[in-house]
Amino acid sequence: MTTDKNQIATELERARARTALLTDAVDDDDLVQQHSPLMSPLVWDLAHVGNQEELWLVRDVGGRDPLRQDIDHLYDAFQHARRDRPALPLLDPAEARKYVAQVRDKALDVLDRVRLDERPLVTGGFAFGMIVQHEQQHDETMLATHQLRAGGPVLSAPPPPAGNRRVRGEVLIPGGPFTMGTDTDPWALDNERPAHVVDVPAFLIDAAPVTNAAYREFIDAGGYDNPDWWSPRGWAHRQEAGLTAPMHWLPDGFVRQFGRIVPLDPSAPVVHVCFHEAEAYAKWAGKRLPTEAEWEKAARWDPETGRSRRFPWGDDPPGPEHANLGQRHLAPAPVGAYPAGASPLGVHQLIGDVWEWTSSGFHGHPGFRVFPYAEYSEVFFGGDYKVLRGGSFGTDPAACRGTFRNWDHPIRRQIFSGFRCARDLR
Ligand code: AVJ
Ligand code: FE
Repeated sequence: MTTDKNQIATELERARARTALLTDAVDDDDLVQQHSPLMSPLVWDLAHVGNQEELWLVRDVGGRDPLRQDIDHLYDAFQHARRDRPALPLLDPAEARKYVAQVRDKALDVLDRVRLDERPLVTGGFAFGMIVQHEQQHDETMLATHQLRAGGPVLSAPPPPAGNRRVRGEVLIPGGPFTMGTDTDPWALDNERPAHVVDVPAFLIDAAPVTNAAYREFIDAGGYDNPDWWSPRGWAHRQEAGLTAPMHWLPDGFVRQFGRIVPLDPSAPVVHVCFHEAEAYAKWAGKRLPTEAEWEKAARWDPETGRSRRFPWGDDPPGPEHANLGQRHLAPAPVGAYPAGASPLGVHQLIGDVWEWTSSGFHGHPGFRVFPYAEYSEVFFGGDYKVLRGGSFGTDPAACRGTFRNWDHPIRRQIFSGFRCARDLR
């Protein structure tokens, strides 16, 4: 993204302002509580963000002495499952805030003194970019925790911009090779690399994500009661979990959004569905989910030059006119709200609004190399994960681009997950 130290400091500051917003919005009791066994207490995310920053920027890049080596194990995500974290002797809210501030002071001092061409870890500001993205990713996770907490609203934001009914139907993506992944984006994470050519046969992709109204038709047609639409595994999960609608939907067309009960917007993308629900809807609609390569080709391939771009609209960073990102709004925007963010072929809202499930499992790109640590991506390759693309309204622009890859278990839906469909050309 940038090798400019002032810009790096600004990005670190922006991430911290968001963390503060999410953790100052509730009182201390609320911070240490667990709102769902799927999530950490917010105070764990807070200190974990500081601990990762200490490990990478203060100790590794800076070569400085540890501030709190004694707490490393508490904030190692691999040592304790989320459901077990509330019982740990965690830093209390005041200690956690003090800790992250102390780490940040040292990290900024390291940034001041480091040479950004010294070694691969810092080239292009990578380690700093990794830590910015890590904090923003946890901020999105904390936003999902906010969506799960009981009680009244504590977050607010203006509603997203209005939609445009004319965005509908499918777009033909011509067959042929395109470049997937990147070698040149300085802040791209290891799983986005390297750039490699993939031949993608022609296919059709929905011009927009599947809306609440379209998903409602699936429900009204008995979609949740007909095993024909579901994979065997999906049906077993639907039965066991008692799924009947997306998470947070209420009777009579209402939905719970961050402590407010509001009418569902029929023209906004459906959110809080799991992979199995997305797959069942697609089959019912006579379609399928796109593969990850199809999604990325639709998002990045420029038919005029044959080049792959950073975003559907080009290489410019996302502005408010392009996409619903960065928690500027607390809901997905209606379809057609971002004409300036469409791809050259007319595919809308690939970036922002909702993470989009793909049919692909999570694997390394051909030629993948761990960088800088196996626990970010590699240990998840080949596991029970499906890839999601494009980012949501809760994803910061710093952690979102056409190559960015997210992944989760196919049953998860507390994340801001939706989908669009694709179809073979026949
Ligand atoms: C890429 C969103 C799946 O939250 O588990 C945060 C990001 N990695 N800390 C996650 C991450 C380490 C990761 N996801
Ligand atoms: Fe983390």
